[in-house]
Amino acid sequence: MTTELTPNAENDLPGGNTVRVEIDDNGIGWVYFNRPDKRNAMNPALNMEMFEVLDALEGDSRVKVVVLTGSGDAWSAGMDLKEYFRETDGKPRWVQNRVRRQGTDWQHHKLINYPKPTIAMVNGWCFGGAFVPLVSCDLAIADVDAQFGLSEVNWGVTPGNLVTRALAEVIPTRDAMYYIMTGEPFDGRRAEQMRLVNEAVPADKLRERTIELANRLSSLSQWVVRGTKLGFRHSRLMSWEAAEDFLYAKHDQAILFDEQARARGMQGFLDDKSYRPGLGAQD
Ligand code: ACO
Ligand code: V55
Repeated sequence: MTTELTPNAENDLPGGNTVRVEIDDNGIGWVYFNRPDKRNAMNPALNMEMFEVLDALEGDSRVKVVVLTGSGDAWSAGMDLKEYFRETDGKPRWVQNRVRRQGTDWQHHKLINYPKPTIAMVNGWCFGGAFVPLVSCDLAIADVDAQFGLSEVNWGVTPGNLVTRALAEVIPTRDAMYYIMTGEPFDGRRAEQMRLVNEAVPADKLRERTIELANRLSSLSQWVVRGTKLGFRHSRLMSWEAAEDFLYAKHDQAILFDEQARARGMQGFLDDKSYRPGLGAQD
């Protein structure tokens, strides 16, 4: 028996003005930062819409993998200096706090706990606040020529929100300190070198490589992939004892909700001798 991870297919596409969604036949939910004229800078409206979109795709059985990318020539130019900062400066403290929280709600909390695999496809500019959703996606593929930067110091602020914490999670201290303190931009190739992204590929291969990776993930048991990613994310913060218990709970949960995956896996190798698990999954 297999328990559906997400049984409720939504027929209407979520999204509105600042976020665009497409669901393709491969089970990829393409989510676009969609303010190309503003280089996809994140304003409060986009932050709220992103939360709703990700929430809807989480419960949409057509979607196996989410790809987060940008419309036009930017991934995201970070927080919107006008609408996110200047125009909320004069508002009451509680409004400012809510605006901040609505940012992290999706940029970190939603993505980091997301039950389906997520891939950041960095097609262009990626600055400041955009590093939070970048790091919170499970995997990242960038255009070699995409430009990245921790530009906060360049306009007179320290990196806010979870930017620095996110950076420390994935790249070495020397590189992190260098780029947050100098504000110097770097390209996709450099991002790959310091493991901010998995791979940097030429622009004309970006979509193809992302689809290939997404297809690989969606061909596997969703419960197994879910348990694997959440197991990694959460267990690294635990004691070894707690991690052992939690990781076995994830392991057994995947067997409970998708018992065929494991049974077929053993049968194909041990009985039918139809594939070698060391070299790839069975068809
Ligand atoms: N906030 C608000 N508006 C922005 C942002 C932003 N982060 N980024 C771009 N825009 C707007 C511009 O104001 C401009 O608007 P307008 O057409 O109404 O005048 C439009 O997008 C196009 O911007 P240009 O600068 O003309 O585009 P260009 O392609 O030449 O440069 C680049 C792109 C390099 C991304 C540049 O726009 C830029 O430096 N943006 C700011 C990047 C940044 O430092 N972001 C903040 C990081 S810190 C943080 O997130 C907290
Ligand atoms: C930044 C990002 C924020 C924020 C304040 O440094 C500063 C960037 C992602 O949200 O609220």
